[in-house]
Amino acid sequence: MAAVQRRVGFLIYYPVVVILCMLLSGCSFQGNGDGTREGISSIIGVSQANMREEWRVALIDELRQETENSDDIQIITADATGDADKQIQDIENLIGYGIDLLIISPCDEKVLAGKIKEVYDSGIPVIVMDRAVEGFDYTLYIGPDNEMIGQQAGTYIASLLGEKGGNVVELSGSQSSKQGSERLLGFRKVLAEFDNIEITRLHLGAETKDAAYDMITAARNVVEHADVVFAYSDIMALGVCDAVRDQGLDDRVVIVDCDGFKGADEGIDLVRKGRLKATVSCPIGGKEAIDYALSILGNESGVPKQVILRSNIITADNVEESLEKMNSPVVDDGSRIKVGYSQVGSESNWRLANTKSIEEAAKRFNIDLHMEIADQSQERQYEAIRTFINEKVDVIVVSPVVETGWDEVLREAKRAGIPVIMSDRNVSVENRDENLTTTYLGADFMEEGRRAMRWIRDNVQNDSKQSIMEIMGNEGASPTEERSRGFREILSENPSYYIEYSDHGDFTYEGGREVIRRYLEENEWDIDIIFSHNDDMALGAIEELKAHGIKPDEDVTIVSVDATKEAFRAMVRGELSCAVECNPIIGDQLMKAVRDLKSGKQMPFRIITDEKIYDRDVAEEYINKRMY
Ligand code: GYE
Repeated sequence: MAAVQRRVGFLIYYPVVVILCMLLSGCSFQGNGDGTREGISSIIGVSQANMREEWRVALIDELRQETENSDDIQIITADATGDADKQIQDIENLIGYGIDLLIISPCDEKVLAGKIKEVYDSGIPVIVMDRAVEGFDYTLYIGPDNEMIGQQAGTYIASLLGEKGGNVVELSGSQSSKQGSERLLGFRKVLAEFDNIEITRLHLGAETKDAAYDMITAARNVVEHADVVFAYSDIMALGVCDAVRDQGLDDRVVIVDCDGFKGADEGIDLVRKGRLKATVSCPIGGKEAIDYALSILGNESGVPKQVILRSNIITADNVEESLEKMNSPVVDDGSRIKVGYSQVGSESNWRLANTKSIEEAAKRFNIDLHMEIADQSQERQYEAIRTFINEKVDVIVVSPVVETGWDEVLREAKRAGIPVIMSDRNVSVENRDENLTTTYLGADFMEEGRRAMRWIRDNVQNDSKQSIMEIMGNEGASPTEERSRGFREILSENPSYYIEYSDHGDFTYEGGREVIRRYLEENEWDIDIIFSHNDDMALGAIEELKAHGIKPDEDVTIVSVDATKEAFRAMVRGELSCAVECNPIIGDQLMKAVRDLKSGKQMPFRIITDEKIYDRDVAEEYINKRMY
């Protein structure tokens, strides 16, 4: 069947399998013409915000291309034409066709959040793309980090201007575009650090080519003194390119944009033609969406909660290589892959479960795993990485004991041509654009900290101010830093709570006991709530409290992170009140990422695991279902 594309106002039909749908309203899905679904295993409904923007058409094309060889998969798309209310109706109609999974790129993430939650709660998996809704009431989010994209553009322009600095004209479109606002936020954050860069802001009524063209033409007196013009989308950048050319300024003013799409007169093409100095690519994610949709429909384990797509700076120097990479076939021949894994240590039950999950997944994914346990020593992790380099492994995976101090050893791996994946914890490097690591797979530690404090706010109330003791993980570790930050973010909104005492327990059972011991050496017990960064320290603290006659849950409410089986047992015993989940069972996701990496797939920037929160009211119900 020729792939004939027909635009029918509401729907664009791709006869991947013949769809005999006559009218959107009131028509039930008739995949085989007789109302049956014979031969069709999955129907994927795609609700696209609009089909005006080229990249949205590109997304639909990617989804189609990824499934055109799968006769048993049905894709039905709906074009909301930019109308949120219509998008809600589109979703209703797609459900009416009996879709098994919904992919949605919301017109307006706030208006659509409720509908997305309703579909998700009804049991239909929902993949949200491009614009993230608040909260986590969906199956998976796939999209770019738009603030990061803006930061990359800002960093590039600052490096272009160098010591001399210069004048930058920044275009901004209608502020209803969330992605535009986020890109501008990142862009401005970076350039605000440079006193030698002057920014002139030109605000367009709309994010369109014509609006950009007219603005640049009208603002010639500004543009002619500019060194760089920045536009955060390809469509606006094209208008800028045309106007700068027509004003005869194209030999003086360079233009930088975001999007980097592959179509004619889009970012990549404009860079190739020398009309754009650089474009920051914003991957579309269609391939990833279908990949994960099939995993979800196949009930496979290891589906993450968020996949943040990687964006790269594309210039004349790397545009051909970038295009080749984007278009290169992804081939996984299933051959054995040698992986060197530098593991933090064996400091906690979480870590033991994490190590076990990785070792078992390695066997399932035909990975030759060489794991070195570092007993929370960064020096031993350096040694392990250098050993892996000497062994010429295919991929190095690191769970870093602390965030900083990795630049040099990661450069050694890069020079050896060995890609590095960060697992569980992340690192902070001096220059992100060195691309010293390929992807980060792990939890959203900030959100875990927020969840802990939200639970306290909602469940631990008292007339007087409540004092909190924070038992922290090892200093400098990303879970320690980020759980603290997330917790304090919500704490700052709730003045009836305050942190009386913070101390490091290094994520170990003994460490938790020591924190309590140190506090009681100097103080009478006067703490209302304990927030522990992990279960082992919470359990150690509980033992020490009981040894001093202080009753957990009666004299003090204890909230922890990890949600291991030991934590569930403590909740059932009534000693622990709440456990925020941090899932260590990431072996499958990690090994899938390793195989994707070796097969040539464009690796996401971040893969965030799916997590929940449990408290003593539900502990009994869940304890026997826990996987760790
Ligand atoms: O919370 C703790 C482990 O890095 C997220 O490290 C992990 C943390 C986890 O020791 O139990």
